[in-house]
Amino acid sequence: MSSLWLSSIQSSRVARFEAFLFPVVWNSKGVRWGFQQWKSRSFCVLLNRKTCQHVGTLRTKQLPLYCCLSSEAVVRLNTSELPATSNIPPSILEKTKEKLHLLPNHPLHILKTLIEKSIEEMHPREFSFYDDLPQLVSTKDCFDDLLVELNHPSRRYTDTYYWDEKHVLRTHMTAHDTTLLRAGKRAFLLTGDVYRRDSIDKSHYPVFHQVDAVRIFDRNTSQNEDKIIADLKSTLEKLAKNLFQSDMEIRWVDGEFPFTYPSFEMEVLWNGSWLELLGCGLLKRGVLDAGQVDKDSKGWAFGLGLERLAMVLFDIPDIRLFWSKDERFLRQFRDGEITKFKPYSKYPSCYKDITFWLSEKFHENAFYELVRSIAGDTVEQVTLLDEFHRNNKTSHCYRIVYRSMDRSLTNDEVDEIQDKIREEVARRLQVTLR
Ligand code: FA5
Ligand code: MG
Repeated sequence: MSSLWLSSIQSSRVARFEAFLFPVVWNSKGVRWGFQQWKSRSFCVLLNRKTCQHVGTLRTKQLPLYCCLSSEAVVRLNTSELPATSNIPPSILEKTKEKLHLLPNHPLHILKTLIEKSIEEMHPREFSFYDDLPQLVSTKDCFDDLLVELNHPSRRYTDTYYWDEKHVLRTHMTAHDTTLLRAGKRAFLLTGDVYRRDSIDKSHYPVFHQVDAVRIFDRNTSQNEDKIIADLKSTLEKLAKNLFQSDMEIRWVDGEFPFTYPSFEMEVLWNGSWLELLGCGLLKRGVLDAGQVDKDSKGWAFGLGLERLAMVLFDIPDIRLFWSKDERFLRQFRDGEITKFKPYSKYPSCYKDITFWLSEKFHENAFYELVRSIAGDTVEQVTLLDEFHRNNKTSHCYRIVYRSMDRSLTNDEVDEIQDKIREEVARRLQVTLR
């Protein structure tokens, strides 16, 4: 990195940022000059404010976009300490580094690439593709701009990972839509990891991946909403056809999202039951306004879950497998190909129960997360076995099923984890163990 560039950054007057991601300081005059110099070098560097040490590099492809992202949040995730009020456990913070959708030959990467290819074939040279946008977004990006009401469940601390009061780990990829619209983009497709505090089982994991897209139409087409809806549905039907490589039965059902109207969900018939693949609809005027899209234009948006799709297409039975480092899993897949997963022998499972009287502080998602933060990916499932009430008190009994995807767990090891969970649940959630 050139020392010229470094000194221009150091002397710039934007020191209130915890670190410098160049485009974040786009508005600062001195630094803007630096960007031009920099672009020709085609990489982008994160520096720690205090030490000016290099803490990360962004990929060239993403560079022009970052100058449009107003939030310093990008930088924080990479460089600063978690604020005391944050509810993000270290285990989740670690996951932000993995970016499974960028790993060659990983099922999520295979699907992402096939989806991008399909969209490009359907609408040549129209869409921009992004797959490395910052996971930490402002509550404005994630909720306000998308018309998510203040009392909507997705805003709760119990459901969402807050960095601080104004920043969250994105709960959906739609969080980037208005920023990109403001940057002048009119057709784009985004892939990335999203974060939700949730229960634990074979199909739920606090981190999963979504592909979101937006397409805005000019004023002539926008006069006819039916035409836009028809375009949305045919785009998605063709996409489904390309992915499933067969005449899958699909159906449209009405959906409900704060940011679209009308809204729809696409379901596919899979092994005899209907499975929800994605949500979509026409972007509401309020969202387009937040994106500074002119009054005469309208457009569609959709968001689909990659794991759900991958579990169906590749026959992957457990959502934790996507995070496995086991070669027996990773070796099975090749970029460009959808092939069926061949199960290898599972390691044995064991279970332990935990029973306690609830406290005011208790929330189920906090409990699941605490279990996950202590036991990591050795937990397969946590289920509420029993609930009963006595003298205005409520008791819960949970069964925790342990199984590693990668090795055999020893009894002592599981006992130790369970003891730790008991201890921490009592301490942090203030329940009374029984
Ligand atoms: C959304 O996240 C909306 N942002 C989607 C959208 C975008 C609608 C643009 C309209 C316009 P939802 O929470 O339903 O919606 O999630 C979208 C998809 O992500 C689901 O259809 C599902 O495939 C997947 N998904 C949701 N929750 C989970 C989960 N816990 N685990 C795995 N996949 C999930
Ligand atoms: Mg849904």
